[in-house]
Amino acid sequence: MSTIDIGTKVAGVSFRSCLYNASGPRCTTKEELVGLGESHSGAIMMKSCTIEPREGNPKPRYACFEHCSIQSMGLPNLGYEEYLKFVDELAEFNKPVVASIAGLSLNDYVTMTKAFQDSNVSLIELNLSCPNIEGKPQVAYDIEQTEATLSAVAELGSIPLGLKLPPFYDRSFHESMAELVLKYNIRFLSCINSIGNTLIIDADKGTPALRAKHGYGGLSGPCIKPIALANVRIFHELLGDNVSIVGVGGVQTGTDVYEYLLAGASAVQIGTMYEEEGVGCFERIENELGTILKEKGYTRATDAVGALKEQ
Ligand code: RRO
Repeated sequence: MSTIDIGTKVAGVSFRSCLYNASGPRCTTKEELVGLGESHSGAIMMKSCTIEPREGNPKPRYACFEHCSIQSMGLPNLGYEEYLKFVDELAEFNKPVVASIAGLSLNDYVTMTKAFQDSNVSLIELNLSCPNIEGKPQVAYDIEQTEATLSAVAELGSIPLGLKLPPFYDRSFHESMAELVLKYNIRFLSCINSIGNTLIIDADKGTPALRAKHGYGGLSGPCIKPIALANVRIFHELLGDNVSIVGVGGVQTGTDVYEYLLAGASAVQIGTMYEEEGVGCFERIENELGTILKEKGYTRATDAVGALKEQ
């Protein structure tokens, strides 16, 4: 056991561990969420939900390779009312329960935010970046639609709101988003969602790896880490300590987590690695993080947040 404190706070909420699951893999059913409660995950993050239950896109809809995974899940979930029923039981694990909301319209965001504001969840993540729904562009790439959504949900309750953002590649987008974050009192950002509309081709079969959306899907895993790290660092620079940044993308080891902390993340979510390794990844990576923090002379993970030096 390491003597290093790997706890953190996200939007003022305490986490025993700064590592938890990303919304997506293995967090859709009650059994999976209970499994996260029993695991070393620092929180229980739920699969993004919609108003109605959804089966999701046709299979195959997930494929994993050495340096990346690609999926087009299409928001399979039980519907928000079912998740509301689980919240009290999940809260008994004494770790934060985080709702993830993916509206298919502005009204959906309002309905679901209201409902979770009236529940025992600790945080609410508004997913503004699902890339896999045919005919539904990613909200966060449209600054006006983002503002309309935030203004409609900002004052529906006191549970802190955060945004799951897609990757941005130009600082002007980070700056516009940061302005809205401050204007609407958004308390945390999860950066980044998968890189949308990518294509992997199976040369043997002469087809895309995935069936849905003509094979276009969200790219995740180690190959997206440099993009995610840059998004974390830029938002941390723009927003300082007032808004917690949560890093997501390609975390496989304790060293990856350390890099996210240096870039300015207060916590880190694990997606592809959790899908591939199961709940054991949280304890393994937690131990690896303890080791590297100790090697670097830290006693607390939070002391490494934003500690990246210039070359
Ligand atoms: O379910 C999905 O297809 C999905 C979602 Br909601 C998301 O936010 N990001 C992603 O890569 N897949």
